[in-house]
Amino acid sequence: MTDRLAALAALEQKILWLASWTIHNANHLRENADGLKVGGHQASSASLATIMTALYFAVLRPEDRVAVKPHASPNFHAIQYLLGNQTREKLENFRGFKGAQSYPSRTKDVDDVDFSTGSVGLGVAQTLFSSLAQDYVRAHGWGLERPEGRMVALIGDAEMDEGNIYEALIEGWKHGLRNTWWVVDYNRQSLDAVVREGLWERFEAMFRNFGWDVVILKYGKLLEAAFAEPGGEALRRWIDTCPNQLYAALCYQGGAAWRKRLEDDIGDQGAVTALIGRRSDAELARLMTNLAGHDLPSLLEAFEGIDHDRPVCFIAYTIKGFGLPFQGHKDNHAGLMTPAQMEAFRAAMSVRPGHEWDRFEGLSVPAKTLEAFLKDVPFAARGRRRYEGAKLPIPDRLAVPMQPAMSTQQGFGLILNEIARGKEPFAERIVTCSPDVTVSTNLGAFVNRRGLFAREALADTFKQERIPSTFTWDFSPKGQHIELGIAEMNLFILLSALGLTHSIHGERLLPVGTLYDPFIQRGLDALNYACYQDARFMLVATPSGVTLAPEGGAHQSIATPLIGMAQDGLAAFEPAFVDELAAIMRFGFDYMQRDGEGDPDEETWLRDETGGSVYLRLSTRTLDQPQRTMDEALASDVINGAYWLRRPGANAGVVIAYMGATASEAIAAAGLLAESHRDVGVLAVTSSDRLNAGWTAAERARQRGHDQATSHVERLLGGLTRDCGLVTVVDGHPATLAWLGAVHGHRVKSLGVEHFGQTGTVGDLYRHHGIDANAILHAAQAIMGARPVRYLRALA
Ligand SMILES: Cc1ncc(C[n+]2csc(CCOP(=O)(O)OP(=O)(O)O)c2C)c(N)n1
Ligand SMILES: [Mg+2]
Repeated sequence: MTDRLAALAALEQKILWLASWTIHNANHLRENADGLKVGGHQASSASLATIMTALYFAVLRPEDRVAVKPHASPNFHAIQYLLGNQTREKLENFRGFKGAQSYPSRTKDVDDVDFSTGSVGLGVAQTLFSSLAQDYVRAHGWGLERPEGRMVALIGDAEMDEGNIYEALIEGWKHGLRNTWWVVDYNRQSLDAVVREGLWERFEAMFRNFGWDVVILKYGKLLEAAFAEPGGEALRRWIDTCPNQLYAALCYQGGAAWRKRLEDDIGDQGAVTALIGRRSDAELARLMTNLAGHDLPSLLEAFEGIDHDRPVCFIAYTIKGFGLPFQGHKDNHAGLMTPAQMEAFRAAMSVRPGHEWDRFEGLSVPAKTLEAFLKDVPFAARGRRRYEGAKLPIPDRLAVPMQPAMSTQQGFGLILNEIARGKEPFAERIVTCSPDVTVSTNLGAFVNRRGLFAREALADTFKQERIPSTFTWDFSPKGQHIELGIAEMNLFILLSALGLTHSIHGERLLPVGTLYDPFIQRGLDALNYACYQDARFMLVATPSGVTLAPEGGAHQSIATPLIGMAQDGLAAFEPAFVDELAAIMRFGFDYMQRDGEGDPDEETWLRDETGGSVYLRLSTRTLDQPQRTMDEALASDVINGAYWLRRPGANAGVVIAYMGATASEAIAAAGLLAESHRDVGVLAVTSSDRLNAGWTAAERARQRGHDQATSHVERLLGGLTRDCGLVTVVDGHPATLAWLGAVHGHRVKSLGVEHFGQTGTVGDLYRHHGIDANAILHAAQAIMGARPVRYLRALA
């Protein structure tokens, strides 16, 4: 064995030990019904120990980025511990509060995790889109001083069931994917089950179909050598036809069981009998479990043999729980070694009690040699691998050509068009993308000016043929729009990749993604994933609600305002007017770039220095625009979530609070009410999300001793008398604004939409769902009790 192989083999052993010990030692595992600790995924982690050894200690370069299968997190932490990037304290606190995370986390772990994983399938697609993002950045001439990296995913074989992987595969093919490696940990076991026979053949055919190189890593060097012995062919035939279940069971049972089974099946064939007979039980078990995914020489040969930048899928045969007492057992997913098994394992690993965390304890290669080897590991040669892209200044004001009546969706297109026309440096860094709804979400003007991105230029045939069209679709490496197919999952994972280029590729982009609002729900887990990784983007969802009336059906969204409020890492806005939108977008482009750590703002109690992503819920409804100047005070209120469109008088009996396109109804109702009731107030809510977050944050601050902490919404509603009622209205779920009553204990009637699917005009549907001016009047009447309201019509 070469020195390099010997060192790698020793490190592999150490990873297996450290990962198993980390899990065994953790105090945060579930207990099953029998009171035994389970969880921690020792088997799942062990399955990848050899592959990760080969990659991290030999093959990977600092510029490469990896998404590690969630349950291999203990291996990852062990590797980083050996490289000096993870602390013993955090490993001892694995799965504990602020300890090493159960699944690798970019934001919560300290050891240089490239891509978070946890919800299976998403990390896989993230590597593909990160590679496209890398191509985008480099094609624009940025970051060329740094070497191109490979984006690598380590994937569970059952993880390959996730549909988003296939959606990504199609998109990757369209965009000429490069520099992407997917390594499938083909242990033929999932959580509950053993996988179907022959699955690898389907994978192979499919990946080849999409232009990938496919490398099947089936047999290790020991088995290959045995196949070359007399009788070896019969042995190979036996393994090739051995069902997955039986193979797994024999791995679990060990040498004697292998011998009995092989002798029963092929033992009367002379040469092969001798081949088996020459080996002890232990040697036979080692031979029969020598799959390529556990064979360092085979892995190194395969990884180091790739001499092109086309995407590669490695299907690596492995054994779940390899090297551990429950290897191959179908129940091993959440299995944990018993204390007795752990003691036996400790003895086998030559680890003395009290020396469990010693980096080189029990290894046959001298510590000094390993120390020197680790110092030279290429992957770790440049230290921490995170970058910080420079922050781009955003102008104080975004221009918007106002028209007397317009919709927020139209305004969005116009604002982006002005940005595209201008010469501000931040405009260069905007990259838009959309899942086949570029034109219908009003991105068209921006795309016309800034072009579509492709690594190779392609002119618009319609333009060349002089066929009149509103849109010019020229593709070039300098284009600033990435056109996607319809799959929304891909939009969010692309946003996740584009929104991390400052950290992953050292160059900041300002991604803007558009889609129809209801289809957020199609990609919701990917959106959540993007936010969890702290990717930064602006999501523009339009049209929304039942306001797109005649389209009806599944195009109407109800839950999205609540998603906007509940989604961590995403500041949600729903402006009614275009001047508000301009202020919000200006704030958004800045907010996307913040990464401060400071205390909350003492005005709003929002933690704005940390920044985040932005979600704009827009509408196609044309509204009369207010004639006003968006001064600093108003802009700040808009960004903080609300302002008085009509300030209530001292004795207001009712305040109408609206969000988004229902502004016209609120304004109309207030006008009618005013004839019989003085002092009616109208509260324009631009972000129920930020308004609510500031309120709860201020309450927390008070509990921590900041007695004077007051949030924006508390100040706004603070002047109302106790018996003033609130009527809230939104084209979305009524719960979005219903909480306003709890701020100072005012009674509330909250109007909104609870059912969807009916077509009609806006008037029909607002009446039907009870969010029109008349419904607001009814609610106001109900809340004010005896004082009759004029102009009331029967409810629809
Ligand atoms: C989206 C999602 N669904 C379900 C789970 C729960 N889960 C975690 S791992 C797993 C199966 C693991 O099988 P495989 O991918 O083959 O990995 P192995 O443990 O065999 O290495 C499941 C169902 C999850 N983490 N994410
Ligand atoms: Mg598996």
